[in-house]
Amino acid sequence: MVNIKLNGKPLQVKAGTSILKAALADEIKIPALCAHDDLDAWAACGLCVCKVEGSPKMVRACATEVVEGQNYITHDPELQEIRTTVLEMILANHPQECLTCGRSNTCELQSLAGDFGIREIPYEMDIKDIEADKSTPSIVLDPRKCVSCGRCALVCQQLQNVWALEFLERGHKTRIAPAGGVLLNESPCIKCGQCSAHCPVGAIYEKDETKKFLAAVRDESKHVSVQIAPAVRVALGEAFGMEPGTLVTGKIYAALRKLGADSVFDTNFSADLTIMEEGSELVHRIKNGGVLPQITSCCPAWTDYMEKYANDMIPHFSTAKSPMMMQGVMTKTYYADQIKKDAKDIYTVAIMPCTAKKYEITRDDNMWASGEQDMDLVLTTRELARMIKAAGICFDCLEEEDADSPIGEYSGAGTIFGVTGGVMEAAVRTAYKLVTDNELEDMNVHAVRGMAGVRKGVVDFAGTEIKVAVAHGMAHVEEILNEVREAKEKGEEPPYHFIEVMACRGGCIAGGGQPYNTNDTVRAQRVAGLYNDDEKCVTRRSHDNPEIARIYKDFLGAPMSHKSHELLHTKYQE
Ligand code: HC1
Ligand code: SF4
Repeated sequence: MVNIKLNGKPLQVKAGTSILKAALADEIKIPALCAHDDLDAWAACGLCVCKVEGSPKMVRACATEVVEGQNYITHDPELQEIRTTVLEMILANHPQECLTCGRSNTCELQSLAGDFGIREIPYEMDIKDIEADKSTPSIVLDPRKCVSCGRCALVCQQLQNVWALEFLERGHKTRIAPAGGVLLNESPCIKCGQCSAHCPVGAIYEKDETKKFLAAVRDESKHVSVQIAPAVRVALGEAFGMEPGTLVTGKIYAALRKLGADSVFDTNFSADLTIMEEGSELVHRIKNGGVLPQITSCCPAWTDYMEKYANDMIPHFSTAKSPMMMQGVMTKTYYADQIKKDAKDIYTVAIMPCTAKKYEITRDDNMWASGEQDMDLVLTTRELARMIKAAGICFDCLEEEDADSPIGEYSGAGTIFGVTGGVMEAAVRTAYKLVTDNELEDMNVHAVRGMAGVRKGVVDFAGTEIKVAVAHGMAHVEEILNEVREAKEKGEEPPYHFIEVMACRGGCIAGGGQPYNTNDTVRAQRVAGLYNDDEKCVTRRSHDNPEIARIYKDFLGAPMSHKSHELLHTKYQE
């Protein structure tokens, strides 16, 4: 531990702590636009300057580690003046479009300008004259609003190892853009949206498609059917002042009906369906000498990455569609039959924690299995929050409701899909039954839980060892893929039977479309929320979900049946 003083007050902090974090531990907030808990400090914005007593030099609090015995001045009139000047200079290069900006009310620059009482900008305004990049279905990059904090590039490089973004030009013209100045859809971008979740202003944001939803619910010829993803239920409450991890499933169903949805389903149901298919596929591969390891394919940023950078892994990909896509096709076939509607008269909407899901529905791989486009629209958690607010719905006051039947009930296995390791755990719970014909005694598969970027484990299937690995945050994936490649090259047994990959750190609970200010503390709260949901569920295994049993009996036949293959499976571009 190190003994320091903050503004004269003694404090003990861990060695290696930055001044910024030491101050936060003492409830002192030093302003910063570039610093973020997920990222290495790199002192770009200059707002966090502090004084060290006895030294003529000022230091950047984000990038300076505390030193034994020093007294740091974090706030005084001179520092306030310097920070005000820095802010005014940033604002002189920033469009004054707060009223129409996607980040209005959540913008970190707007809130600092408010806190510092900036009423006019004493410098000549100089706004970049560059058009917004709307080339992907997922995110919009508006370079005019970029404050050059660099968070997006660091996220893309450090957390995701994608390197789609870099700094272009110099001086006050500096801006973030895809390398080489190409459009995002021509760049290596995998649409994960982590840049949008970390951008402090409105320079990168999810493509807002709420108007499409509002038009659909006004169209009386359409039956609007909405599903909600596992991770949305433990994060949406944050937009209404609730603690991260607060489970608001029943309120979301109620809010969606108030917004005009004709039926409300749950992606957790189809996560159970995915497990039936993907678990059966795994068992089939193991028993019949198929390609191993099998790798999960429900994360669309990961499938995009794999097609671009890990094409050799395509035979390993599970052919089971993602739960979202399965829900879409089941809604436009099985459910359409039940309500006697034509698939073309049903409009399917998914509320997702993810911007890449907007891209997934535009993919060209069996996404029209119902004869129509299976999923019509994807909105992120942030977009849903805005629609609820705009509709004047008191989210807090809503009575909890249930999902519609027959494709709305879910097991605990379905809900943990939203957490890194959750798809694996859900698959193990069902594959164990398929392999041994017995039930797994302890349903909490601790070997695959936790937040380490890569986790490896062995699960005992009554004497048969099933080797598994989990990776989250794209920067961790290559480690596991390389093990698979090396074993292949040496002609050795595959190192794993099953691998789960999720593009975002923590899994979908920290997807690129989730409420802002996500860090590891928030991640842990959302993870706990989903594990609590799992524990509370009446059934905790996908194969115990009665609605799953019914859909196979009445409609699909059996997992991996001809009909399942037609509707629920896909292939990837080799
Ligand atoms: Fe996910 Fe999935 S878990 S991909 O992270 O397999 O987005 O929540 O909906 O489809 O179920 C996201 C979450 C989500 C799918 C499921
Ligand atoms: Fe990088 Fe993801 Fe942003 Fe694309 S969406 S630029 S991959 S962080």
